[in-house]
Amino acid sequence: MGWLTRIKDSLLNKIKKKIPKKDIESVEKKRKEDYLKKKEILKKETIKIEKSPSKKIIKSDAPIEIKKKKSFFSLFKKKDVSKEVEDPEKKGGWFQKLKSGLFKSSEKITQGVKKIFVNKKLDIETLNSLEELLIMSDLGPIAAEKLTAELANEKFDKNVEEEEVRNFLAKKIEDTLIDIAKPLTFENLKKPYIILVVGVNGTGKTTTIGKLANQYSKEGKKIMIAACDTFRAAAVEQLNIWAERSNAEFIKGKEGCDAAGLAYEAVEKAKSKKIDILFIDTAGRVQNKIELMEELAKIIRVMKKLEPEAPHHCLLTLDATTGQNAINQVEIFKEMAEVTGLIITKLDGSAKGGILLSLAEKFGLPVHAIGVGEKIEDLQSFEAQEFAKGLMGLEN
Ligand SMILES: Nc1nc2c(ncn2[C@@H]2O[C@H](COP(=O)(O)OP(=O)(O)OP(=O)(O)O)[C@@H](O)[C@H]2O)c(=O)[nH]1
Ligand SMILES: [Mg+2]
Repeated sequence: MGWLTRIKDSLLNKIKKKIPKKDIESVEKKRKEDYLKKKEILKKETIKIEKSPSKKIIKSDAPIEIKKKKSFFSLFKKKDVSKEVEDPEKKGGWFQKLKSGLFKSSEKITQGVKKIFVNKKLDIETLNSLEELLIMSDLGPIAAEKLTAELANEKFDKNVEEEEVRNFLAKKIEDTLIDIAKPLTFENLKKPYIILVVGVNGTGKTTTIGKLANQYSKEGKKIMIAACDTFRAAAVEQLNIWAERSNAEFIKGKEGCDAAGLAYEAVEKAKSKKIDILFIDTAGRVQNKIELMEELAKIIRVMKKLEPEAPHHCLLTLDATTGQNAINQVEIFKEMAEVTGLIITKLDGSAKGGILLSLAEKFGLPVHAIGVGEKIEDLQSFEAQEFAKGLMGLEN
């Protein structure tokens, strides 16, 4: 990416020559101060280890309504977008659903870009403001610098419309994400296909398993779910409800039993019952709890005794609302569990949808799906173009 930075720098140098030295110094001083402030915020977020958010145990088959959205949306939109959230099929399909899910993120970026580009030329000031906005939207410093440099390269010193900027960014974001947007694939020969789901407390492991199980069950696949989060009875009960909803077989052990032993038993049963996909739910673990992380390694070791290639997928769920902390989580879990792909959850509750760009730049791990709500159908396959447009508040 060095050449992009060089293009940007050379353009900035050209313009600097036209500006009195004193002005440059004061602009640069302010820029430096702002950067230090932003850096400090990012650092704090990275250090913060997300504690388990309040959990909801689903008690009935009724989908959970996201009532809070109604009042939040109505602050910004004249039309009643909350209806779209409740019934995407009737109100413009799944892209509208994705757009609604990404509303908080796209609103932050759209409003920011609108503010920056009011009858303005693309100059140093607008470029810096845009770069800061992108960093604050969790795209990460690398992607933010790259995008602004590319914009500078094409449009420097020209008048630009805010929508033009959003279209430009959407295209570049799509180009970055296209390689990591990969749906889960299954080789027919493997039965059962074993999917281990791991992640920090409350990131959406159990909910995601429920949503995935439902999708694949509807496709006619035989599903089994193993409750290897054996610490809490409530966790087992929550998973059992998801299994019933998706017509999946369910396997659980006694409360507090050995999670690895249960995983072994689940693989054995899934084999004998000719199950297509076996999901293994695991207890949430904070990255710094060594014994819990070791337990995860043990689950994998034990499963390999029966099925050397297990797990065929190891999915890490990341809560988008945690922003840059997600980077930390990937680093740790990758070491302990050979993560093969990511599921980004809670994009509907986050203004930090840009985290996907940070993750793509840093790890290049496939993103198989995104969670945009709590309901069973609120898991969407991750499509680069739709996501980029949704993030920039554009129509598909
Ligand atoms: N808004 C929203 N909420 C979600 C999403 N995914 C999960 N949740 C909610 O997040 C909370 C935690 O989800 P769980 O599936 O229990 O998370 P977990 O990782 O299994 O949690 P532990 O087992 O405690 O580690 C629940 O209230 C879910 O309904 C999503 O995409 N959007
Ligand atoms: Mg769970």
